[in-house]
Amino acid sequence: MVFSSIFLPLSTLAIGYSVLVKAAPSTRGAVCSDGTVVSNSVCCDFIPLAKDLTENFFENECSEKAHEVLRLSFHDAIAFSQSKGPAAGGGADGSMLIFPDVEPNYAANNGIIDSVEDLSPFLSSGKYPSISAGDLIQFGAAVAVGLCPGAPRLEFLAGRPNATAPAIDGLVPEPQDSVDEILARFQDAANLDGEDIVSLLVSHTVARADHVDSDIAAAPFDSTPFTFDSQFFLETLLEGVGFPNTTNNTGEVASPLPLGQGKSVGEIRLQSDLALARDPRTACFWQGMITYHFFPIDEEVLMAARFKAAMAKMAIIGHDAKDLVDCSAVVPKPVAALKIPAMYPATKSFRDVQQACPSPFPSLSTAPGAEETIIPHCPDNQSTC
Ligand code: HEM
Ligand SMILES: [Ca+2]
Repeated sequence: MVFSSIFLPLSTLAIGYSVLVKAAPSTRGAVCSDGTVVSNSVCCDFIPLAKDLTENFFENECSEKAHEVLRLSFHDAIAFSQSKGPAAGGGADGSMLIFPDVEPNYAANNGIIDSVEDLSPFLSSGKYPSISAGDLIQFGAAVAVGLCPGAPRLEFLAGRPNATAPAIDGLVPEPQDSVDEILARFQDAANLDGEDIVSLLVSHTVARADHVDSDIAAAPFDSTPFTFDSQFFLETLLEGVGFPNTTNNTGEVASPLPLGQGKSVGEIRLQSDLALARDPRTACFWQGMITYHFFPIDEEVLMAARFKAAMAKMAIIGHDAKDLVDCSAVVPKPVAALKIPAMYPATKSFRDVQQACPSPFPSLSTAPGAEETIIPHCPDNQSTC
């Protein structure tokens, strides 16, 4: 922002200039070999890592791998407790990677071992000796999210010391938890409130479950699991009509689009997402996410901006921002947004909405088609993935 202010019209220059002058004494600026201007030369080490992750690991897509690393960034960070003290967990400290035999075995972390095993080689390869486990996870999530159309460019601060112990069990929320329990957990972790939680749950727009119903893989939370859009907030408010597979799984409730076809599994709904969408404390903020507000700058799309702000808080749980270095300049620019407003899936309309917020519901159109939507298994309409 500070650097881009140089290119703003004259009227805004005065503000931009004062920011520059104020920031100057504490900033040891540097220019990386590719020309990126950073606040500190340690940031430059993340540039080859971003390229490596993007091309070789995420394969330039908002892929399953990208989704998994985003989930990992949450499960590492949230394992911190103000009431229990630092021995309970170090927050975003990379403990998942440093003690892969401990936290990944907790029930709430079911499936997280995939991303732990996938990221570990980036630590052990020796190619990135200056990058800590906690930094790798949070930076990995920023790179991952940027591959999902519509996502913001996340902030990234570097310098998390490596974890010295794994976190205790019981700090990661589960889908069967009540809203009271979820609110209390985020509060205890880092004073995060209901609005922060809903803002973080934007992540479920690019998410699929493998373990809620263990007999089906990649059951999506919305009809567009490869697009960072607001469909998730709309679809979680539609009446549940069925299950993509069996009906008695812990933490699962009926979804509005349960139909599947082969590998294209029907939508799955978490009990916690249903409850947060309807609870009087969070319902209006949830409903407010549905309407996209397009501004000339993609980053200012309301939902994406809220996600960015909440992710900035989550990514430094257990640390003090003062001890970290702002390396946001090395986070790759996100792929372009599709700019498609939220839409009722085919056959659905306002009649199916279980509105829980008294404010007027946004007026939305319905996608064409006479049959219930089948959600494709692969990104970009590829036939295999
Ligand atoms: C109330 C809090 C939350 C609960 C109860 C919750 C629960 C879950 C569950 C049960 C899954 C499915 C895992 C599986 O079966 O494979 C999941 C997936 C996911 N979650 Fe959450 N979650 C919460 C918050 C968050 C937050 C804050 C983030 C990130 C900022 C996040 C990111 C993801 C992602 C990206 C996936 C998809 C992973 C994949 O597709 O492989 N979740 N979540
Ligand atoms: Ca989506």
